[in-house]
Amino acid sequence: MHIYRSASISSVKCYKLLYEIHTKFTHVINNVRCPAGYSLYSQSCGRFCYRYEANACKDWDNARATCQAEGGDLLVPTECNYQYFREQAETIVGICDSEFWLGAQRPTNGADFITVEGDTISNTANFWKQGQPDNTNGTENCLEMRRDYDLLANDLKCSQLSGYICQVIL
Ligand SMILES: [Ca+2]
Repeated sequence: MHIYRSASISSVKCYKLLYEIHTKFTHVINNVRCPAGYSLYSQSCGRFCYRYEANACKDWDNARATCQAEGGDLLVPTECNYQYFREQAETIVGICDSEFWLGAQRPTNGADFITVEGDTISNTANFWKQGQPDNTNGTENCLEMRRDYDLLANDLKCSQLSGYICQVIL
């Protein structure tokens, strides 16, 4: 009985050790170390960490500053990755969850949206809600994902308080 019990404890310790080694190796091999609160995006169109914020509603500038303080930026939408984040957003509930800021702005006097990485977003990109961007009153210079618009993209006044999606490049 003593031998059995002793062997049993030893096996548990052994499995724990193996699990720790496996976990550490997995991190090293995949280089996956998302900051706390972030999830891993790993698809054909990229590999980075992201998080949704649906309870701290901020204007575009402050949302971006928050993401930057966490080592990243607002999520840059692409025709390739948008659908993934649109589907994820369906499950995100919070006090400001009707809209999420994304990482693109229309420069003053500019016609097209430019991402925080400097790339141009076509006004015919596949993630815009039909009829958007419409730049109502000439004041809608920030890009958002809008629940009212089936979580498709919309241009909106940058001073609007919204949720947001941060992205941290690995
Ligand atoms: Ca609009």
